[in-house]
Amino acid sequence: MSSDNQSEYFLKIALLGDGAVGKTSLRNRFMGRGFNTSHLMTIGADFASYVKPIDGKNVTYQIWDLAGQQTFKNVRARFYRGALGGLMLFDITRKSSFMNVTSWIEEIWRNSGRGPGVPIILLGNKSDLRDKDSVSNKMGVQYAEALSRKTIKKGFKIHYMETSAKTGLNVNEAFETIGKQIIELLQSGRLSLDKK
Ligand code: G3D
Ligand code: MG
Repeated sequence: MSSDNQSEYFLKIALLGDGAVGKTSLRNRFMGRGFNTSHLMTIGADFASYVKPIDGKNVTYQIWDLAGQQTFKNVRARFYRGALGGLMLFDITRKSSFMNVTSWIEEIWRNSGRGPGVPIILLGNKSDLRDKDSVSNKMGVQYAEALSRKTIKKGFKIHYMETSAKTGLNVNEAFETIGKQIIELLQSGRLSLDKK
């Protein structure tokens, strides 16, 4: 690229997960807006762009966010179309949000038009609130391993990380990991931009 401020990659990344698992908080934390306990619920679907270098290349993250409780069906097609990756969040203190992970992943794989070729990272958020009833790290790791059996043929594994939008734990790492994974898949031709 000739111009310094031009991005070499535009990565559309969808935030997935039940309402209140921390999607908007995670995005705000990544974008340097800190942790806000009083922000308004996201209305429908929206996206925010954020430029961050990965291995010396300018990468524009287009982070799509959805209000889980909204009239999801109406925005679904637009939300997933062209998504190159997903950050799949659940709340470690709420098992039901962990149980719903499968249906979210099926949603993105079905609606993005790329099947299990869309890389996803599984994130157990609110790790700062861990107690004895929480979804354990081991359960997260095992689930990611089970999912990886479906994606390994497409050339990638699904990673599991525990995050906290409150303390910032692993927030940058989560975005960097998915960014690197997508770029590797694009460079090797296993993920293409034209499939919508
Ligand atoms: P959503 O976008 O997935 O619907 P939000 O979720 O980002 O709106 O977060 C829902 C609530 O969880 C918010 O609390 C937010 O502050 C809180 N939250 C998000 N991430 C974390 C985290 O990592 N740790 C803790 N302790 N809380 C978190 P309120 O009270 O504003 O509803
Ligand atoms: Mg939200």
